Amino acid sequence: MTDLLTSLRQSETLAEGARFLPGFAGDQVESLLAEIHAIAACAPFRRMQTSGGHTMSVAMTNCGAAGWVTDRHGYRYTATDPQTGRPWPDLPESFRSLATRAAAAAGYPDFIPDACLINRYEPGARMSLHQDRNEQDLAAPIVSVSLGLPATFLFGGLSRTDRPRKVVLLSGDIVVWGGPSRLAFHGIEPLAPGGVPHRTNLTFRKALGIPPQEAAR
Ligand code: MD3
Ligand code: FE
Repeated sequence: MTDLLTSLRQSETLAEGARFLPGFAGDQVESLLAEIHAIAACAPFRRMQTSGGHTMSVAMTNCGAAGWVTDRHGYRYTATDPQTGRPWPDLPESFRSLATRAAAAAGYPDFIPDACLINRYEPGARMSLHQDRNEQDLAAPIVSVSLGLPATFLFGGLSRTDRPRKVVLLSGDIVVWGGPSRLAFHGIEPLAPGGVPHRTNLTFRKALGIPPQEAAR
């Protein structure tokens, strides 16, 4: 069934710089979930606090040199997991190569992520419209990989009030967001229940700045 759907859905440009790659990770879903299980054994999924004092409905963890966190002080990237005091688990080579291949397929050669935020949605969990602007290198795209339950993704414009378009993301789908779409507002509608317990989303980012020796070349 998933194969049939994947063959019927086509790669498409959602907006300038945003490329939808249906089923791009289709044959790696099980191995990605196994890696996520191992990461979560070291850096458990947790529901973080927003600066406004709300608890997010999405549970999160990270791997890579930098991990995205939020607490009462706001949003930022950290080198260590505030819950364990240890560095975030390494970004597995299989994650890195998948993100690099997807970015290249979307027209972004040489994307090397240094951060991977792992979001887990149970039925009812959602993410309200926001921009991702905590990364130091906004010239790099973000690569997102959807696993598990389907989600309705809301893709807006550069202004919060632009009416968002809806895109259903299925397990194995990848979307690459760069160029003029990098600062677009986006969110996830409340997840509907289904045949598996949750949806997991990987977002690969270049969170740390370009190293000074690279920038000087
Ligand atoms: C469009 N995650 O973690 S991934 C997030 O499915 C986040 O968990 C959602 O938004 C999720 O910040 C959506 C798709 C995504 C990620 C980053 C983007 C779309 C984007 C950045 C700019 C534009
Ligand atoms: Fe986001």
